Amino acid sequence: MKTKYDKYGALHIDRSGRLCDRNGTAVALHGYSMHGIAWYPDYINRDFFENAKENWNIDCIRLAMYTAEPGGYCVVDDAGRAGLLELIDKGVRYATELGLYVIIDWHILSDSNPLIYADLAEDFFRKVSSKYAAYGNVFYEICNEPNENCTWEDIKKYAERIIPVIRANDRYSVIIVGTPEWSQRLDEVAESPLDIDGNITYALHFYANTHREKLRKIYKDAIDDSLPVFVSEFGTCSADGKGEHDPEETAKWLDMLDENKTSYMMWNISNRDETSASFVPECVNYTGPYEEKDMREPAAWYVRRLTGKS
Ligand code: IDC
Repeated sequence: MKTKYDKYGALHIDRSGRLCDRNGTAVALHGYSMHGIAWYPDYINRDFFENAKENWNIDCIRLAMYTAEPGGYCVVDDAGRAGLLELIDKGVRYATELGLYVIIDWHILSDSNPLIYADLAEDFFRKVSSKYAAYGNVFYEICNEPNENCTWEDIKKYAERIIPVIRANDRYSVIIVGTPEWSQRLDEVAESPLDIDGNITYALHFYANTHREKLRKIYKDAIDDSLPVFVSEFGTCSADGKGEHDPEETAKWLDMLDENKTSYMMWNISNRDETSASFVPECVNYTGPYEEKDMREPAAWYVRRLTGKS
């Protein structure tokens, strides 16, 4: 099956904030975020990626690598870090072989301010950007969700340190920058966007059973301001990844994102016992294909939507 990557190739952010191909055609990517790769490495296999592409119509996979949670990049030893880099390498390789886009996500969460582990981040992004510089399908997400005591000024300081490290190796890839308050405050970004690089986009994350009109207004204002926006994570449930699946509110979000050609990735590929997980706990199939009974309703709903069956 021909993929968006086969068709559009390397993408960039244009002057009006849209993700575009080299001819200026706006392109929106739709995909799934893996759960923490340290916890669910079994899904990083070629068959899984191929099934997601063929049966779910997914054109992008996000490789979420926690930094501070147990098993995270900044809290394990050198051997652990080598193992995580190896997993990322597999993920990037399978995505590339299959013509998928892939996001390397520095998944900060309990380490609420990316400046905390900026030294390790710098070293990590130097390594991955030198490896994947020539690929054209790789996105770098430099800080998943800054939160609590982290200001937009802190994030800017961090981004101004990490982006040049990536650019020294890779001049063209799109870089996704997290935003304050768990990647929601595009309004703060719009007041003072980064001015060191044109090829960046800003993360907006929503969980439809928690974040509704108020956040959609922030999104719409950002789009009207031509701020580049990329939904690198969303859920159909509550912000803790649990709670009720809310298809009506999620559809409002996705319709709006579709209208504006904004990309989105759903959270999460795993069989963890939580609403946002793609598979029920009893499903220990790590390659697919999957049947309806393997899938939780949010994932089944999303796949129906992506494949035009809803
Ligand atoms: C959640 C996972 C859950 C895990 C928890 C802490 O779903 O299994 O125990 O993290 O590591 C986010 C974060 C994402 C969260 C998710 C749901 O980016 O890491 O995953 N969420 O809480 N932002 C908003 C929601």
